[in-house]
Amino acid sequence: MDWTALKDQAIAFISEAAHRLYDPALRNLDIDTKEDADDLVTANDFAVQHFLSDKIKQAYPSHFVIGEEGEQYKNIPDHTITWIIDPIDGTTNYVHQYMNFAISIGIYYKGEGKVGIIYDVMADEMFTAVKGEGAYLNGKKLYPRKSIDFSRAIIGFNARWLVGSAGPKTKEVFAGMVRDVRATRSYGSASLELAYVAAGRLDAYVSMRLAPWDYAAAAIMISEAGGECTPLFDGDELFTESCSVLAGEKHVHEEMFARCNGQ
Ligand code: 2AM
Ligand code: CA
Ligand code: CA
Ligand code: CA
Repeated sequence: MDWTALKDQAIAFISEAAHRLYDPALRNLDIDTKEDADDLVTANDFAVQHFLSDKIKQAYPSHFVIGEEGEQYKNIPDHTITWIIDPIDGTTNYVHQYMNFAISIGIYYKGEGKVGIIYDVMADEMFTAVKGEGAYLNGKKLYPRKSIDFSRAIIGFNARWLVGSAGPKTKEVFAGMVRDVRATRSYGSASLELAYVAAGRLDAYVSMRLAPWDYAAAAIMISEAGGECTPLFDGDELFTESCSVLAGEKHVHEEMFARCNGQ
C-alpha cells in the first residue's frame, strides 16, 4: 500500500467534510446529550461521520471504518486496513465557541499506525503524519525538540481532573505537577492538544480517559515528531475502549510518568 497516497486521499476527504463545519450557515446545533448533560453530540457529528464512512467505503470497499459516531471499537479485522475516525473532536467547543475543534483520522494496518491526520477546521491547520516519513503542519516538517526541564514545561491539563473521580493520591500528584510546571493550558479537544504536543506548542498532555479515536491519529504524529505517547498509568493499555493517555517530549513525559506511577 502507498501510505503517502492514502494520506493525500484522506486529506481530500477531510477537506470536503470540513465545509459543513466551517460554513456558519451549516452549523447544526441540533444538540443531543450522551452519557450526561455535558456530554454533547450534534447532528453534524453524525453527518461528518457518515460522509467520511461513505467516501472511504466507495473508494476502498475492503477497508474497515470505525468512529465515535459510527461502528464502535471492537472486532477490528486484522487482515484489512482500518480507518479510526473522530468526526468532531471538541464538540463542546463546536457548540459553544465555534473554534478549537478538529476532524481526526488514524489509519491502521495489523495493529500498526500508518497515517494520522488532524484538521483544525477554523484555524485551517492540517497536521499530518505517515509512519517513517515524519510529521507535518500545513506541509512544514515538525522536528523533535531539545529536552527541557520540567519546571519550564507547558502542559495540556484539564482542571476537572483535580476534582473528578481520581483518588486523593492521584489528585495530589496532579496538583504537584500543576504547581511545578511553568503553565497549564486546556483547549477542550484531545486530538488538537496531542497535535500541539507534536508541534511543540505543548510539552505534554494528559487525560485520565480517552477513546481510541481521540488519539489514533495523534499517536502516529507524536512518534514521528520524536515524542512519546503512552498510557498515563502503568498497567493501562492504549487502544482499549477507554484508557488514560500521557503524551510529551521525552524528558517531560518521563518525569510525569514517574510522578504518576510513584517512581
Ligand atoms: P469529543 O468532543 O469528541 O467528545 C474534551 O476534554 C476532550 O475529551 C475532547 O477531545 C472530547 O472528545 C473528549 N471526551 C469528552 N468526553 C469524553 C468521554 N466521556 N470519554 C472520552 N473522551 C471524552
Ligand atoms: Ca463525544
Ligand atoms: Ca473525541
Ligand atoms: Ca467526537
